[in-house]
Amino acid sequence: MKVMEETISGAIVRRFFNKLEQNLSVDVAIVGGGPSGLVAARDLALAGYKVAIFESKLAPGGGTWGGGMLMNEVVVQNDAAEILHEFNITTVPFDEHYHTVDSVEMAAGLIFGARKAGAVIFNAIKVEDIAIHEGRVCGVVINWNPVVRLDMHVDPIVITCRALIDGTGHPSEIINKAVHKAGVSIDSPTGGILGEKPMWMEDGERTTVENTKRLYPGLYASGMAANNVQGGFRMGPIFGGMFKSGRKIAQIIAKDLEA
Ligand code: 48H
Repeated sequence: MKVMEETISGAIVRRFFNKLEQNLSVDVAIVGGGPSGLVAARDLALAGYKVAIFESKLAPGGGTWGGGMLMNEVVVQNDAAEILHEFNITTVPFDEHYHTVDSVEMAAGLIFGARKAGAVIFNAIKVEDIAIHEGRVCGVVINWNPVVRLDMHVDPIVITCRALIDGTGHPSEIINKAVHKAGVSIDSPTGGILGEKPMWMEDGERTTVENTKRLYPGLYASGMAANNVQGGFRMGPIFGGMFKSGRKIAQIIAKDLEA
């Protein structure tokens, strides 16, 4: 007869490593569990693709939790509120154009929605590099984030994918690797990263969606990462552009993977 401790530890170890093994190769790897990545994850999982999110923090959700200046409410436009309703997240009409949303409900709802649609979320795992073979991005190089933060000299492992979304937000970490480490030219006016511009809510919201695209074979960007690459303005605590960006990149990838 096993002692309870053995059963509990065994359950966690077997189930986790089974989950990891089942996801060593995925259709779509998403780096960053922010709002754009979570919407993309749900849409792609609902479309039947095998999707894994790698999030370096313990809690996915990215910049959604803190609202504006830690006041935990955010704003969304009418058409973006419809996307939140698909996640069963409550929005409260503010005027004829905008709704407010409790940012904690929004973060929790987006995470739950992506997961329930079938996307697998690996938290506390940092994507520290990419795999790129013969002109195509084909994998993410991962390590435990505490290992990276403690600067331990430990080699990573690789998850292969058919499509990779940089959903890392403002720093566009993955595109940085592609441009500065792999030396590839991406689909931007200079072939490189233009860098985010200061605050202009209306323009930033619009261009975030316009800037969402495939940047290189196998490599895509969503949300603030897409904006950083193409030199878009920031927009503060309004999130419609992030959701629409996630939805747009999911549609682009679904089309590319079908072809
Ligand atoms: C694993 C990583 C890595 C890595 C980063 O910033 P996010 O919330 O992402 P978006 O683009 O979906 O949403 C942006 C939004 O939250 C925001 O910041 C807005 C609207 N700002 C406007 C303004 O004016 O400031 O989430 C990115 C996630 C985070 O959870 C990171 O921890 C994670 O990506 N991440 N995960 N490996 N290398 N780098």
